[in-house]
Amino acid sequence: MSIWFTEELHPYYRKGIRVKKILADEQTQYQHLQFVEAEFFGNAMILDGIIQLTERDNMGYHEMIVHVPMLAVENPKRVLIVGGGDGGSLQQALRYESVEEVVVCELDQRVVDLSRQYFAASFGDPWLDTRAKLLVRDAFGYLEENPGQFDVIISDTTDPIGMAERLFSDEFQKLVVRALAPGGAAATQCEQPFFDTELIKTIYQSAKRLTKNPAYYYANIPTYPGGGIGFMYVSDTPWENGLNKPYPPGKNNYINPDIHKAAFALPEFFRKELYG
Ligand code: SPD
Repeated sequence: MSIWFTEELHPYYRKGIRVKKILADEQTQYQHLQFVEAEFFGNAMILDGIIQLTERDNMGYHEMIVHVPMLAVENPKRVLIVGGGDGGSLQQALRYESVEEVVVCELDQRVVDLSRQYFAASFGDPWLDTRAKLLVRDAFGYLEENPGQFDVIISDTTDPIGMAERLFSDEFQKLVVRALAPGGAAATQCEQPFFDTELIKTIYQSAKRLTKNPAYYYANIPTYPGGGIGFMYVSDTPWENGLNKPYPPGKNNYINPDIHKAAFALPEFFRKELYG
């Protein structure tokens, strides 16, 4: 079998991957969850018709969303991942020997279960690490209950559609910043400079009101719209504190010192939009 899976996140733009085999296809309590085996990209998870990750190119996403805030903070001990049930961010956060606990607040248990099955070759099974703690619940309430608790918070979410829309709100950012320990840092999935300029500006302005040193950075991921995705770094601690720090044990496939620095360089049209 060979079919094309075509994604249309934006009404004016489509992209496709060739699928060899459908591995799972179910409606969970929350969403349409699919796992496919794709040509070139390996196994991929698709939620409500949108590609979330593939084995071949997820490293740009997970290494950048995790290591940029983790390296900026001194000896991060407690980490919260909002979403992230696929385990990719968890795997990266657990590489740090200073980390004592990683809480993953994921709404959909099926995302965790099927990811353990279909991404085992890429992520191993990070859930077996005794420092990993899964909470199958909505992150809003958990953030409200835990002010000042986390050195690093990673918002590893889907796109701002349906129930995920509020994870891109001012209210959510306030809760994230409130849940950070002094000196802590957050990174949030923050979409695509060409397609989502206004959303990113709104999030940056909110981050700027809440913290001293927010900044936007970008990673190349061919299976996302426009070939990549950005992140908002949200903290009083400058992201530059993470430059020249040793990487945690284990292999990097995307981040290196040059990429870390260059990720914060923005194309001129977007730099002007965001920073004026
Ligand atoms: N447009 C797709 C954005 C997907 C972001 N979430 C990816 C989750 C990977 N852990």
